[in-house]
Amino acid sequence: MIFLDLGYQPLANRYKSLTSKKEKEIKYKLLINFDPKSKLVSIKRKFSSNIMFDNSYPYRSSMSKTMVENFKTLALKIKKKFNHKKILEIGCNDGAFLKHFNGIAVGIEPCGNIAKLAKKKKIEVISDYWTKKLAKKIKLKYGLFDIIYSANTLTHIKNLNEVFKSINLVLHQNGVLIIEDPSLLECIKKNTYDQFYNEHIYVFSLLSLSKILKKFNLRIFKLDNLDVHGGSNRYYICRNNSKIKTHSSIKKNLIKELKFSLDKQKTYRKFGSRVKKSKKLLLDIFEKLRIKKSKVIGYGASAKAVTILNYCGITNKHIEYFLDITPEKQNKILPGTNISIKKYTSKSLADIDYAFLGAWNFKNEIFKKENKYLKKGCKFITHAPIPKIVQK
Ligand code: JHZ
Repeated sequence: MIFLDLGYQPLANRYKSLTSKKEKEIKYKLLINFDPKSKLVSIKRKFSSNIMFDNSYPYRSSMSKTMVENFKTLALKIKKKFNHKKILEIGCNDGAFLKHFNGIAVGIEPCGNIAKLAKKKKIEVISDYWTKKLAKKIKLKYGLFDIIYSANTLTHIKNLNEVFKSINLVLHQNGVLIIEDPSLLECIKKNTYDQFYNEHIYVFSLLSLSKILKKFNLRIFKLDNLDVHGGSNRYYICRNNSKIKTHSSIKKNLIKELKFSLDKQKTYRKFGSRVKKSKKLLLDIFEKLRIKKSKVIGYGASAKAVTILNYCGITNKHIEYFLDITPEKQNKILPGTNISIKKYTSKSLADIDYAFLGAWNFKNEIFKKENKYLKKGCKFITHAPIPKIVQK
């Protein structure tokens, strides 16, 4: 059942250059589907990995303190809790997690430019897509792994059968697979429709992921609810016949999802209408500020912001430019828009009236950093859970 139409969208991480404005952009219709049988939420048009992830990928995990801290805390936890010998990370990005490990720690990162950053941290990185062919090669070279970790990656690969078959090839019989991704429940609750874009092919819930894993004789034995990326779930997974006991967090989260009717079509239909209202409210805010001639910019040129700007029809009439700390995004144009991205400096907010939170998921980190300007009267605009102007 298609429950949301986010209109024609560009590929989210394809920032255009400022100079060649004639660059051709792929546009596709972003439709979101709920499958009542599998309970899986996915986008209808599923792009292959090689179209989205290449040698000019602009996203770096280490750009926020929150994520750096998140990966460090997990690394310490793994070292303490699991007596592991070998660890594999699928989608290691710039090595923010793996840099905490010595010994056999291998990262898979298909984006060559980002893999290079991880290699600079002395991490062993294979720059390739996660496929069965690669899993077989890895098994030959390293044998089996007792920990496999993957954050914000497996949901980006369209063929989930191949994803989990490949994992089964390299996961030790007593091994643990840890997956971390935005939680569907939090996305629906907080109205964060911007979690949907070409890279987020699937948004998992405990309900849907458990069903998928069953087919591969895998079982979720524990779940941590995390604050990162607007509310994420960290799933701990073992083989079905493992001696590991299922933790109480599984029942707790299952009840939470069912109480919220995450298994029912009506929940998604209602979400679809809330998103339409959200678009109107956000545009109203921008229109009022445009008429008032306020100085409005964007803060954090995230992939998620691309969905919002293109869905709501926000242009450089509403947002003069975006600020971002990522070198790969600076002096570029946000996909599908005419809004440019400037380099962030600690004085960037000096003359700004309003900043739209493209990186709303890092609100706490950003508010801490910009406390001085908040006190001086600079305000932020956020779209979730309802579009509003915020100062706290
Ligand atoms: P952020 C990406 O999504 C893509 P995005 C991907 N599909 C995914 O799943 C998630 O990451 C994990 C900037 N920023 O992390 C940095 C500042 O400028 O929400 C980023 O460009 N100043 C793999 O792009 C952007 O904001 C700051 O102080 O939606 C945030 O992007 C901070 C904290 C961030 O992910």
